[in-house]
Amino acid sequence: MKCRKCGGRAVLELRRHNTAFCGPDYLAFFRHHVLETIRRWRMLRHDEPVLVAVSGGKDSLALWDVLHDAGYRTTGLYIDLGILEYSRASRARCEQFAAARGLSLRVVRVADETGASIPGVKEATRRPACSACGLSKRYILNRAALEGGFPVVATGHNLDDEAATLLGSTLRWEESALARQAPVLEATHPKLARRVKPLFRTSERETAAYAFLRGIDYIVEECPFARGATSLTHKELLNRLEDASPGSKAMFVQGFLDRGRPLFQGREAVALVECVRCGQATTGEVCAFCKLRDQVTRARPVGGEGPAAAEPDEPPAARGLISDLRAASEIHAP
Ligand code: Q46
Ligand code: ZN
Repeated sequence: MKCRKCGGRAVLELRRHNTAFCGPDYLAFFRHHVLETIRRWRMLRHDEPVLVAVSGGKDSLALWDVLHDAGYRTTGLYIDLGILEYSRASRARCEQFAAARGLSLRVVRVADETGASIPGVKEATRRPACSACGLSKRYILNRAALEGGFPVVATGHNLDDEAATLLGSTLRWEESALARQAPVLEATHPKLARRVKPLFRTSERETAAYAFLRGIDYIVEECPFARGATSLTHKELLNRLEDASPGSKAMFVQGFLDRGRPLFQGREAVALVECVRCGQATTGEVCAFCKLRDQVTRARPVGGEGPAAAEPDEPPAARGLISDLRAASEIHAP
């Protein structure tokens, strides 16, 4: 297999692009693909600072790497969920990444914001961990952007994430979720930062290959709460489709953005106001995050330590590990 660019030995084949690249040409291809996405969707400007949400995984660190190399003024934000060893290891990856490049990394602990770590919030509220976690991450990310003077936040959602979310929302015909699914969410209120997903056109396998070839040390294990998540089933289904017909995921997502989303968009106009408690944008009087915090406070015994940080039932899922190793093993040493 030869590199389509230089004719040297290819290390990676990209079936959906009907091409193959050597290491250096793949890195250049990936960067170009991401920067072209940013340009075409008008995601970022070079004169504005961008807050990059990093989890320690391959996608967010690859994104930070590309943005920093391209000269964007980046600062990382790591949200410490307090999920035992997973959080300790993922935070360490982010800190190492930032230190090696002289980049600034901010850390916000969910426990400081809500009174408990994510396992504790789950226990106190009887709410699924991922629902409390998603709400907390969105809130903290937006507030950190506003407080830090960042007009825009970038997240590492990739094509596989977007296709799986779209499939889930379509199966349930969740009109509001379909209206909100976009690579750029403009700030529709002074208390909201713009949100962009520069990797939405690159697959998980492609970002894994980029991170591997760049020598980025990222956390391979998935969050223990991801185990059994429906979104993983959707990803598996989509992978089977992609195997049979390369390009299916991209077609699904791009087709939706071109022809599906406009049908849902107009129906979602909601009036946003400021939360009477914290001042962040919300649709009601008190925002969902403040309500969550109240629930945690109520569950905490007076003078107590708060809900125990329960261990997840299952050991960390190996699924991410397997898929990443498969991607890495597809990269042939030159
Ligand atoms: S939502 Fe759920 Fe993730 Fe939060 S609790 Fe873990 S799996 S980290 S993207
Ligand atoms: Zn609030």
